[in-house]
Amino acid sequence: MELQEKVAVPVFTRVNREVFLQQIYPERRPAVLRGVCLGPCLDKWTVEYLGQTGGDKEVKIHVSTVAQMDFLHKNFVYKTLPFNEFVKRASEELHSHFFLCEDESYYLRSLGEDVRKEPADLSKQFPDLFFSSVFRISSCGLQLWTHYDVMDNLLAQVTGTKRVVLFSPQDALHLYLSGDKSEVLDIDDPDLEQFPEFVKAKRYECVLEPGDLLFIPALWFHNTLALQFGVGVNVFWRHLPADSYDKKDPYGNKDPVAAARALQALERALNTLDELPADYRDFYGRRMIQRIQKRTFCSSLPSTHTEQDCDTTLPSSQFTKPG
Ligand SMILES: O=C(O)CCC(=O)C(=O)O
Repeated sequence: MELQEKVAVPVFTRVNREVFLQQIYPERRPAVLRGVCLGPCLDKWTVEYLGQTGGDKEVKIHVSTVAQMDFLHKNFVYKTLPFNEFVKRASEELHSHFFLCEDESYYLRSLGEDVRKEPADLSKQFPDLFFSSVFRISSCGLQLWTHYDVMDNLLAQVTGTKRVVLFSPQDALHLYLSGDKSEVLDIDDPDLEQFPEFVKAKRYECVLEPGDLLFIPALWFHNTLALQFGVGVNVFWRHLPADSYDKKDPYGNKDPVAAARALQALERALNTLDELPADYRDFYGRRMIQRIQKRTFCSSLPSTHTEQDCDTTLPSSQFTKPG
């Protein structure tokens, strides 16, 4: 049986702004940045402190009877709780007050004031806590489905540990996508009869410790598993020209405008092919695939299927790489 290739995400220490921007960022590969000064939040953000400082402002959360959340089949419900009550519940294993069952799991991905239009911004919604973007607060064991975002992202793990598995955008065809999400929910024990191609996707993995930053380049798929109750903050930023992005995208996961238009045109082309019998659809479908491959696949992208993975162009004396 074919085995899935696994690689550790490289860990870099002593990274400052210049090193990140000049040497790590242009590689467009995930990287863990360890030991970057994140300030007093690392010690301060206890359940009590967050509860007191965040107060009883209402937040919309995901609640599930199982820890592995599945957006495609929606095995969770959205509920609203005061922020301090939510943090308390997410940090405990058994709850005296609950919605579905006493060991339910909680996840907060904070939102903007107008959830449909405005992106989350902690500097506005929780001004006393942090000047940044999205809260990620999860119960121990909570696993978030594999998805990509269209913006570059730094995920800061403030408290608790978290396993993150990533897949390259070049492995998109092996991930059984439905929109921006993978249908393969159980990435550790996938159903290979249903998803035989999944083993061809190379798995990049790291465990984030408190204080770690993970650079997740746009379009890289990621799946997170909270190994402990923990609080993270992530910051998305635009690196394409501003008008490339969908103006109404509070989550940072709507396809760029040109990609969305191309996908719509593809749907129209496929509907046109439906006018033909199956053998012609099959034939012209193959021709279209060939055309698309020839026109779009980029041979100059750094391959994610070579031995270079733990090899970086960075001066090795300055950095720590995984052993
Ligand atoms: O840390 C998490 O819970 C999810 C992180 C994530 O999906 C992201 O940073 O885009």
